Amino acid sequence: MNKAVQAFVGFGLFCIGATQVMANAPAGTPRVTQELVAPPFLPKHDQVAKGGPKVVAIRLVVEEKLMKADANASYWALTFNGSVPAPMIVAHEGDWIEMTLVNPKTNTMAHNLDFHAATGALGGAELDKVAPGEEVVLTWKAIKPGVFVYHCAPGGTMIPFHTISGMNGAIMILPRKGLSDAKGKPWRYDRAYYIGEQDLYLPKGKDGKYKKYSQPLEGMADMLETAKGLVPTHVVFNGTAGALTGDNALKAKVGEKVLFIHSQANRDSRPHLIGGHADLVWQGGSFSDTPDTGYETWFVPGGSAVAAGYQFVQPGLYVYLSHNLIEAVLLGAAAHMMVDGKWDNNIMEQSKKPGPITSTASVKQEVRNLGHSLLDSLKQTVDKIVE
Ligand SMILES: [Cu+2]
Repeated sequence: MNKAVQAFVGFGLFCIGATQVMANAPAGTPRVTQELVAPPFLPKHDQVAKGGPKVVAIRLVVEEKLMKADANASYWALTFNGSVPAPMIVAHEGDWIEMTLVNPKTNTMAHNLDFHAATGALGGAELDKVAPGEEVVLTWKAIKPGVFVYHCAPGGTMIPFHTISGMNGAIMILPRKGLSDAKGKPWRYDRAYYIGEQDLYLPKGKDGKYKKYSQPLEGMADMLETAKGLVPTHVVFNGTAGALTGDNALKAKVGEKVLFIHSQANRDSRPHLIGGHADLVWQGGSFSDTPDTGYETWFVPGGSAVAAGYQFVQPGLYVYLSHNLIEAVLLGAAAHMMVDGKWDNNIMEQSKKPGPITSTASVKQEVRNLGHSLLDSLKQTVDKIVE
């Protein structure tokens, strides 16, 4: 009896999915289980693929839970594995992703998953919808390298409702040889962070306070009405304003190369690292293309993830934000980055501490400038009289 049949006999209906896996990945394809972790971290992975293509098995469990948007507002987050955004998945081009999607019966709604990285059947959404109390297995081949969004898309108004309630994440499909820089040379990161940006549209009552609901569906009509105005009440990283600041700041050391993956499932964003840059930007998240170099701010079109690489050369506090500063400062789209290392005065120095103005040279220059502008206007007046 072959393994697929053994599995079928041994585990009943659940293993129909496993039988299908055996069918679409060639016999003998190695199968590895990837332990997913909560963002901003990535699961353990190889940057350069070892051996041939494999089946990467992941498990996503739907959890509908109350989360804080900030100190004054909470929302019913619809999540995969309990986090907003959902966990980053990492595989290589040519691998198969075998996803088990579980919707425990304690939940209130049907959920599914549209992988932008996958090809066919609405990104899998047509094949992986599960009601509370059900689970499903979907297997697809990663034929496009890059970083991509995945999100819940159960149909109709449920699509925006689930997506703006946090039900989205990202997957990175690395080229088998790993990433390359703009000159085609191998570019290996020392750390990688996943920043999931979430726009929230939380309804307020007549008293001006955010409304509270006993379960997600109760607030759906209000939330969609608020969302139709296209003005979010919150734009946050990792589900909550301040989730990646202070003690939760991202960390790195001078000299390290850091890969930032930024996803926005619903609207545009413009990541910027205050005090740093993006050495490399893979536009649109595509690893099929040569990365652009030297960006101050880069662009994430709504419904996509984008990767950017930077090698830190100076220590201290950096702020990673969406450079719509209203969204960053007033709505929550900001993270801190603490970098350890030795300060390089050659790159930046406070040449003089702030203090009273003492320089007479600057006053003299201002008088000179004033004299020049008076002479100019006098000359123009004389010219007009002569004409
Ligand atoms: Cu959903």
